[in-house]
Amino acid sequence: MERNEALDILKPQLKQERYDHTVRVMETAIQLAQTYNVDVKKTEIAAIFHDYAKNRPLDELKRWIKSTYLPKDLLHYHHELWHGPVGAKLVEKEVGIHDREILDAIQYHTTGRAHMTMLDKVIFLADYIEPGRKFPGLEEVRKAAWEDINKGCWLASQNTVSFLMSKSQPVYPETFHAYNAFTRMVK
Ligand code: DGI
Ligand code: FE
Ligand code: FE
Ligand code: FE
Repeated sequence: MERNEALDILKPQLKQERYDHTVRVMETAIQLAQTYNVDVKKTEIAAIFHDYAKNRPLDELKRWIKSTYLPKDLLHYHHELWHGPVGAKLVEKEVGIHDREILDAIQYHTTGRAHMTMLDKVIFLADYIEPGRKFPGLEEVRKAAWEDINKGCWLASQNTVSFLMSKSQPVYPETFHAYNAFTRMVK
């Protein structure tokens, strides 16, 4: 699928602000893909559709989790974690993308997972560092991202875990799995 066709399909799904974020994620992800020799066309499509379900009503996201083969424990965690897994299902059903690598990168873009593929890492990190983001510690992550993708992902997941703990929020197991895996990799 060509970029403009994909963007035309995505556009009516999202509010303008979220669409603009997606275009920045796409540009950042392609640069990361070129830096680390990841398939640029797959990266482009995964980035364009990573937040496909972001503006769906929460009760619809909840219904999809209950009625499809997705981890039910998601329902016991923050609803912010639902749009990736449901997005992967909807991109398959509604857009007709069946590439497992692309669908996995969409599914795990918020939490990460234990054994992330290079495409998973590119989408996870691009979503975190795109130029519109403002998080504490972001400049260090941005710098690391272009030198060592595992270090970039490690810092990003560490920041997320620290942030959630500082707010006394639960941390989804996959988020910890990702953080632990990157901690071992960068040692
Ligand atoms: O959809 P985006 O806003 O572009 O970004 P995203 O899909 O990475 O979502 C980021 C949000 O998800 C951010 O507010 C932190 C939150 N998050 C990530 N991992 C966890 C989490 N929230 C909880 N409660 N638990 C997690 O493990
Ligand atoms: Fe997201
Ligand atoms: Fe995003
Ligand atoms: Fe797990």
